[in-house]
Amino acid sequence: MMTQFFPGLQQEGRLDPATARVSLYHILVAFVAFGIAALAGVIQGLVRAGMLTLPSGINYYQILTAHGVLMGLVFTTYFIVGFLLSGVAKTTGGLTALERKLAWICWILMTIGTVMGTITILQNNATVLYTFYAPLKASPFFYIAAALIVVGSWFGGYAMFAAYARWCKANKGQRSPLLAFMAVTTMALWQIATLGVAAEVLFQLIPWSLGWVPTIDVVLSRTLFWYFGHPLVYFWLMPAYVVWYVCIPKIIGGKVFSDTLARLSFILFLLFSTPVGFHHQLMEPGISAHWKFIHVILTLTVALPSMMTAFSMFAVFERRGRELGGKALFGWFTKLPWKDVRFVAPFIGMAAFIPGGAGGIINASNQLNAIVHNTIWVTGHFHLTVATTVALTFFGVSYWLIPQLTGRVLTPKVNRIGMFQTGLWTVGMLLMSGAMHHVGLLGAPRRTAFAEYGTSQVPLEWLSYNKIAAVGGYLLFFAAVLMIGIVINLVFFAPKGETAYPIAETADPKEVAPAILERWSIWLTLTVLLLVLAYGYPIYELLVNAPPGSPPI
Ligand code: HAS
Ligand code: CU
Repeated sequence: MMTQFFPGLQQEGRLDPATARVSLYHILVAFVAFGIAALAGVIQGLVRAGMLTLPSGINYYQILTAHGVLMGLVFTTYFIVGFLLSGVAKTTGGLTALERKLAWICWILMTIGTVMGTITILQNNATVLYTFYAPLKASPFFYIAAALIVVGSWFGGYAMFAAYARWCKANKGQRSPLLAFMAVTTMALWQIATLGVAAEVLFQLIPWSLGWVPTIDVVLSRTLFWYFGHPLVYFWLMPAYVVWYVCIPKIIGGKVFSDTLARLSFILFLLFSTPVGFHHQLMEPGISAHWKFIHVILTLTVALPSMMTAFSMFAVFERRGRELGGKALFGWFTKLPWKDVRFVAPFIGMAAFIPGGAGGIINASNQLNAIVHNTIWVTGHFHLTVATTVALTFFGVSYWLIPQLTGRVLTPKVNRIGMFQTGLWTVGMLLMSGAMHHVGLLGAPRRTAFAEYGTSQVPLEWLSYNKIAAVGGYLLFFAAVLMIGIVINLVFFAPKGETAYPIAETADPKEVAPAILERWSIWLTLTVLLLVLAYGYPIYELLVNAPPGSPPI
């Protein structure tokens, strides 16, 4: 039996095989979706740069929809549920049979939904992009598929809530394990956020696509979508933060900076992630400027917990670096484990979030949004945030989570391949996202295929940037293929052995987070109050002043 080659991680034993299996199955579907989505990604980059013509019968927007749905919705949701389930199980003493059953219901419903959704997209019956709001219309099967994925993921949340409640009952008066607390907050946010898209799908999109009603209220559909669409991005980000707060300190041999700060930042995410959706609708008529202003203020508030996270990660790194003998102002930086992919991949994710987050603040500022909205700058923004920050963190997790679940170990060789993969992904993203940001500022729209626009010189200027983006896309595709190879290695071929689940202790062993941070009644009530404040009146206004419905497109 091989033991892992990284020093500093104590052996903490495997999850029981039944729990490991349900978690692993989620991660596996995540990577299948990731592979198909990566192929769609490189194709659309090439088409946009005029370097590839699609065969008749396949269209650019169909490929774009496949990429967005499989990458943005399917890969992320499966990975998040699989990872958080394993973490909750690890910190609450394993899952009970009932909790595992809930997790399997999640997997089954989501998988039926994913297969159904993918087929409708491949048939060109759901070319509505990953944001799928009206007036673009899909086959009812696509909306039913989306509903199955959402409802399925709720069951994943129920499994975690049940495990958390069981732990709290058995350990009255104690603070819950940090990882479980964070997972529960993330899944609670997800329950609240998905209510918006569930309402849109059930009451608007399905009746409309079945032909029961002839027209649809587009502003309402977009509003309900973005009520969900913004917290969706925090549903991606928060699991990455779980890794940063709880796992990364252990991987580098350090400690959690502050348990209280970590919990507080997650409570702030719960409160402020949802009442901000209008920052996606700033350029839209039908919503008054006052309400947009309130959402912008709340958006700037939700940047706060990210700043807190940045602060505490720097502190973790500096403390550990100094412990290892780092001197002077920045000597600690060189002491970090720069050859360990489980640290380096998420670290680059963090670094990317500095410009990614700054871009977000730009987007959220009303006047600047007028410049960037609907340009490919926005696409650049989310390839930095979700496709770099979150994706690199999830890759970093895969290097230890998959072998922990399969009873194998990461070998130094696969670690080296992983480092190369990380580099390739980083360079690919720098080229692609950098070119997108730049050409977006020159006015290039997002969500358009290659277009010459007559004889105008302007698109020719854009074209060279689109070509740079396509080269980035090539690199990303190769990096994706490598990642899938690594996953296959870790599932089937890596040597048998024990891989630890990295969970760090708090720097101050006497620190006990204030009990109020776990008073869910307070936080959930405040969350609902904020939602009513931010959305109650504007939605009422949209309903009473409803414009004539739009025909489908
Ligand atoms: Fe965003 C559009 C505003 C964060 C994803 N965003 C999008 C879309 C996506 C997305 C997918 O206000 C497109 C949706 C569509 O298809 O139309 N975004 C923000 C703001 C933030 C933000 C204010 N976005 C994210 C995250 C995402 C994401 C996170 C995914 C995971 N976004 C917008 C707006 C739009 C938008 C507008 C609409 C644009 C339009 O007009 O259509 C904030 O949450 C950002 C706060 C973050 C920070 C950074 C903190 C830094 C950290 C790193 C520390 C680093 C360390 C490493 C420790 C303030 C935590 C040390 C490093 C060394 C180098 C030493
Ligand atoms: Cu947003």
